[in-house]
Amino acid sequence: MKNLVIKCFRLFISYKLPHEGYDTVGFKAIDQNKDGIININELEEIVGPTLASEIMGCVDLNGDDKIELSEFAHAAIDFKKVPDDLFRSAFNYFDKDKNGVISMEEMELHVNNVAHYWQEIGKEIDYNEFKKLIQN
Ligand SMILES: [Ca+2]
Ligand SMILES: [Ca+2]
Ligand SMILES: [Ca+2]
Repeated sequence: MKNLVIKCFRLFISYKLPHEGYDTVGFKAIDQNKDGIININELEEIVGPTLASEIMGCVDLNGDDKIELSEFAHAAIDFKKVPDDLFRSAFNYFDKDKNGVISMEEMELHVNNVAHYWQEIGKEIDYNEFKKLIQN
């Protein structure tokens, strides 16, 4: 998923979900020095430098150039199974002025260069649209 706005939504939801029970085998396979974090070198070993930096850009959601288990897990979450109340609380979090839609200005607080990504979305996001964006 390339759109940072949607990534940001998903990250928020994934941080709220419990992380027990996720399949950590894939993570451990990449985390060669077993420090619980995937760094760029470990990633490069597996996929090469170009793809590694692209993956880091997508998966490293807090921007510290390391992939933690929660960041890794979020890529594997089935967002279709996320309960409604979690969607609702995430939506309310982003809808700062509580007018029922998430605007580009509201997302500016979370995403750099949001205008670039907003073009793809094209309009303010209501709750149903929010769910659809995350689940698709
Ligand atoms: Ca490591
Ligand atoms: Ca990180
Ligand atoms: Ca709003």
